[in-house]
Amino acid sequence: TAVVLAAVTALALAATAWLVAPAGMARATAGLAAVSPVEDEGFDCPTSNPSSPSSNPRLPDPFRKLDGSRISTKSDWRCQRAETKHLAQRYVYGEKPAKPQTVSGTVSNTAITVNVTHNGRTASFSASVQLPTSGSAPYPAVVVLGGFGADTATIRSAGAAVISYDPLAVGREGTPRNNKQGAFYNIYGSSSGSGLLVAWAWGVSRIIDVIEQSGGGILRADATGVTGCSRYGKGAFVTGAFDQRIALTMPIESGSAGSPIFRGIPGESGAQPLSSAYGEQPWLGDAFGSYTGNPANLPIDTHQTVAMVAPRGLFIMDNPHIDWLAARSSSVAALAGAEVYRALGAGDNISYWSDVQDGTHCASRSEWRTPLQQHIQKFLHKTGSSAGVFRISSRKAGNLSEWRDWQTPTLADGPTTPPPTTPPPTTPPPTTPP
Ligand code: MCU
Repeated sequence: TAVVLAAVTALALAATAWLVAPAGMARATAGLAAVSPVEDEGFDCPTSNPSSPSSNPRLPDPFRKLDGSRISTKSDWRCQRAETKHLAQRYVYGEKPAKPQTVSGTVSNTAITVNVTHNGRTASFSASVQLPTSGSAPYPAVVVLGGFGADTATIRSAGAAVISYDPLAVGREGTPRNNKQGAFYNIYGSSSGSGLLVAWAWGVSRIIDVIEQSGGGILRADATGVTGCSRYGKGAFVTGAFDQRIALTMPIESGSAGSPIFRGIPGESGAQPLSSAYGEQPWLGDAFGSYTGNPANLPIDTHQTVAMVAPRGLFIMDNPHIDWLAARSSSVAALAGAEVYRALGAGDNISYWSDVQDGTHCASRSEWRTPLQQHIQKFLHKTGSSAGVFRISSRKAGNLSEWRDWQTPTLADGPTTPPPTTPPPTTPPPTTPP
């Protein structure tokens, strides 16, 4: 009976969490940024695959379901996002498995340790912590992927801790696709089709699991941001898209395989080609290999990865001085993704900024200091109310109307989706490659 009781209690706790913070859009319509208590709110939504492959040179309609109908209410977004996530995993990034069977670890003023066990396999990694230079515990925190390009001094002075996370410990670079290495692949296998970006994202999710379980004395689990520059900007983007507990996502100069629309890259002069981004490192999932020469055949594009972050805080930063970084295609992703934010009543929660002077890749930039502070204030301290801002450099300004043949619907407020009756599974249904 003790086991039964424990199970019943766990179910009751899960149900309570849902009641206290009901699913997505009810909160978005209240003007909030709708951080979820769970990594994947739509885990219970049905998913399917496109019936017949069809080519579309323009951006897929993010509001259209695979059954051909369009969503009509804000609460429909919960399962539309789940369908989007399914396609993003299947065609672009590879699967991000749900929380492993056991995650344990510690949080101190200087470090976070993570230990994972799943199906008899184990892996461990750690990250360092630097507390903020203002405020008092428990603190919000920003996970910084990689060791460069993020303005950690501004993050700390704005009252958020910096968690320095080395993604390469979780998904190593320099390996062939059939022999991937790092903590993620120790658990899920070196021949996993999931790319490094998903592996890195999985590592951040496990850090958040540990913060959640730590008792909340030092770091708050409901006020996590993520950032990184260049390849780690790609990682920050995917991390924020795939964990709805993340309140603020801030990719910097992410380039091909990051925020730029895949469909835009072949026509953007000097942009890193898709075949190069796919081949340089196994950042994207193996399945993307079928699409490097024909992104129009993808049933999805990165404006939908942007939309997966909605209605949570998103601040995309780009450098328009280096053609390789595909800032024009990135601006289109932001503009198109912002249409989903707008439809959800959260248009102020997305910002895009490429109007910067210094052409150096991953430079420290004075232009981003104030908006960075404002984003931390609004989405991590949850006190500020600054509006979203689009500052697109005229050097690399994309034109959304060239890229879409759909219009943004007015989504009715609709009924709040009833909370799921079972807690999220620890192991998701398998996604098979196309
Ligand atoms: C923009 O991110 C990458 C880019 O995709 C690569 O081609 C280049 O080698 O490195 C960039 C980067 O991560 O720079 C630090």
